[in-house]
Amino acid sequence: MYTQALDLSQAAAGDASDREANDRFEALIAADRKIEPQDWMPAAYRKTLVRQISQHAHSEVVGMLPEGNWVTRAPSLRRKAILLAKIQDEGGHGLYLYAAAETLGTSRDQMVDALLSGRAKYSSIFNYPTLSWADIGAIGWLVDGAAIMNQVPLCRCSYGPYARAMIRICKEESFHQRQGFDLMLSLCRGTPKQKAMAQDALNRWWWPVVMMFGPSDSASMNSAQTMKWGIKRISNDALRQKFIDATVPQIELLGLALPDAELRWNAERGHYDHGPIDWSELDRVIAGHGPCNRERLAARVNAHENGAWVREAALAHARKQQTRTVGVAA
Ligand code: BYC
Repeated sequence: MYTQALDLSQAAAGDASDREANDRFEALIAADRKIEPQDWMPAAYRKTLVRQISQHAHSEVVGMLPEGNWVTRAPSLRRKAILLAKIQDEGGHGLYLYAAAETLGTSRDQMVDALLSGRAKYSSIFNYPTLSWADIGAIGWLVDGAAIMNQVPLCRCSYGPYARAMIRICKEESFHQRQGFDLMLSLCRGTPKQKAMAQDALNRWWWPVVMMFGPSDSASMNSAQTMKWGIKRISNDALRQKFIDATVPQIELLGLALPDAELRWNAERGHYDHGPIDWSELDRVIAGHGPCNRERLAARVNAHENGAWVREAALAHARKQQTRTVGVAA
């Protein structure tokens, strides 16, 4: 899965004028077959995959921060163990995804540098604060719930390494969603104060989660092309609607009030209608001006700088091992 292990010279040599290679690529896409790292692919396909997979990896890693904020304050040993396991899973997802992006010929260092310098995007949702313990339930239930909705179709993505990474990630996300719902259920069955805390978390997270699916289809710059290439299978708006339709009955089961006064079943459409989305908020957060953008990036820069000695030690160890192997071979 690593860049060094790949011979990309042939792939790099191909360009749009390489008709035969392009025809083979188009035929694979039309037949719904996978594109693998050694296959020829158009430069734009490679570029958009690096963009999406690296953004996805960064989201998983930055996504550890809002939840990490509550590890020392989890209310029981059981909840703490669950939260720790979930956060570790997110770190693992980041690693599988960086590895998948590396198969496209970009290095981990380049991707991390893009994140730390603020050039790369990560999901808007992680720029909101976790103010109460109920937020940990809301993240698992709603954020991971939205992530599953978005990511299950990515298991059928045309690029093999991304599709395969998503299969394992989705299995883990489904445990994350269930533990979040379970946490919310405990709060909703608890004292009035606990239920109020759950309602407050739902009210604050609802709209940011609805926006997490990205801009509306009419404003989505990348969707048409990525859907043509079989990277994205379902549009932003269609996924958003699926998420709302699946989540409203869960809100009702929890006995919480709907967080949008205009949410109501439309029998004619067979879907829930919802109130208007404040797209200017999504634009602001994506542009780096959300409630926690600065804090999140600073935390990642800090972690990277404090981890320099680990990277140096690992490299020194690898060099020592290599010298020993060479010595034995001689
Ligand atoms: N936040 O043309 P569009 C998780 C950007 S982590 C920020 O529709 P596309 C978890 C978009 O990148 C889950 N930026 O783009 C972890 C584009 O800008 P660029 C994260 C956003 O790519 C820990 C521009 O807006 N999931 O589950 O077709 C704890 C126009 O958008 C956002 C993924 O990353 C946003 N919300 O569609 C708990 C899934 N939305 O790149 C949970 C993989 C849009 O042209 N990614 N933008 O400069 C995708 O499915 C797609 O990339 C998106 C956007 C649906 C996010």
